[in-house]
Amino acid sequence: MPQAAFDCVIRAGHVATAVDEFDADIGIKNGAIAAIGRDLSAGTAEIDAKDKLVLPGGIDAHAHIEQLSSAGIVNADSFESATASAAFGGTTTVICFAAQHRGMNLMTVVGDYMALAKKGAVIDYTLHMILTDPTKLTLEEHVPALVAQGHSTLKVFMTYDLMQVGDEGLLDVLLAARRNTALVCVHAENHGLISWMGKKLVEKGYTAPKYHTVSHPRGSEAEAFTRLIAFAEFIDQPIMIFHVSTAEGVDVIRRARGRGLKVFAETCPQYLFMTAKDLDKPGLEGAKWMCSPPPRAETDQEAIWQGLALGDLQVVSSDHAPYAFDATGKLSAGSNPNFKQIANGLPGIEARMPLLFDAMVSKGRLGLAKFVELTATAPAKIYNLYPRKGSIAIGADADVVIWDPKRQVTLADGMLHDRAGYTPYAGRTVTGWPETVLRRGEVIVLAGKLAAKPGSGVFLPRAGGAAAAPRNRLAGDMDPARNFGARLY
Ligand code: DUC
Ligand code: ZN
Ligand code: ZN
Repeated sequence: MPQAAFDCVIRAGHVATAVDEFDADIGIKNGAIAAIGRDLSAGTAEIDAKDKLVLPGGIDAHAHIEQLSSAGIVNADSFESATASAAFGGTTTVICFAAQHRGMNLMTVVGDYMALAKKGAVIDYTLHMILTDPTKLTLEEHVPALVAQGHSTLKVFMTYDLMQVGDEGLLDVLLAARRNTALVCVHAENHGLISWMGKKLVEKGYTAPKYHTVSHPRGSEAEAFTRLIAFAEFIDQPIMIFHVSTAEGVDVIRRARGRGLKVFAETCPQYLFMTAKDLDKPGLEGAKWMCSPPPRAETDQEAIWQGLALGDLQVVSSDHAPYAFDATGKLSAGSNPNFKQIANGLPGIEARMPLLFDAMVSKGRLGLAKFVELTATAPAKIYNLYPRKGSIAIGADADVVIWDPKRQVTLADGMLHDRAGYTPYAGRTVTGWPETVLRRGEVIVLAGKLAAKPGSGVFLPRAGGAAAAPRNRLAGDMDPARNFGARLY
């Protein structure tokens, strides 16, 4: 018998990329897309995609998996459960974190998370390295060694008592990133404002989860963005601003990009589909909706959609950070915690793509191509995974999701596959669902069942790429031609 030209053909679907849509068959060979056309010859396996949408697998560029928090608790998910949940939601690549805490050796930290991912991941993965202890050893020896191994994003916090690096630490990290062509991702909120408000509210007895939203004043975001952008411009270093939540934050980013700065920005479903009012629940229930920054108002949602439409924000990630509503997670400080003692974070790795598909494709906001761009192509490009990941193109990994655009699903606690045990979107009905998921040509989700072994996801080493490359516009004080010859890089 002659050998089939393809290992698998996805036949007669409606294919979409970030720029085009067309009816086509997709031929897959050795895990990659080998042909896109009409009436392709038979594959060893055939998948009928008639009346279905055939889209690139999602890339979730911000997920906390099996991560130790500064309070000493670990997210509810293992790599196995989080990446299985991602796959069920149409995501085939995840960027998660290797989290250094103060006093920890970054090389050891990255090695530990790599081992966990290698053992458990069912989708492909790559890491952001969280730096909370930017010592000389970390910045001058470990960061260069790790960037050379393919870990090319650094993440820092401007708030959280035990995580924030302070202004000087931030400048040190930006400089180290520039030297190594790494992108710097930042959790940017004003630490003093949040810390002061938190203490004031608790002192006066406002301890319920809803006061968490009040303790992160909206202005803390725009202030931190402004300071961060000033520092990044001063060092001439590209940045990614994580989880934008306010209209004022979007404005700051728009102005910076308007001046040509390499400022990238992300938002998350919680800032598009939730508001602060979601935390206003009896007792401690509101803790299930607690994340930082907190969800804001409808006007912020509109401003963020507009930011996405105009390209000021390029990526929508989940910021998946699941904690069960029990003593292992949200209630780890006892049964009567104040909001400052409750872990921040929401499950979202599985709901991200269906929620966005429903809003953007089914309800028509920004459309199919933009959905593909925000959830797959743009993160692939910014994080230098493109063209291997992020599109339907010849030569790309065959990470393909077949969506039923008509299927309606009502989200409910316990129906998703992460281990939080609840979804903040319970009761919401979405139209459109990822039915069949292929990762490097292998069917890993079919008919509601997972068909991938733990550890079958692979590490994706990345250099910094175009997004991380500096503009080479030196600030006067950093430029030896203008600072009396001082060489500071
Ligand atoms: N905020 C973060 O900064 N990280 C994880 C979860 C959250 O809510
Ligand atoms: Zn954050
Ligand atoms: Zn996060």
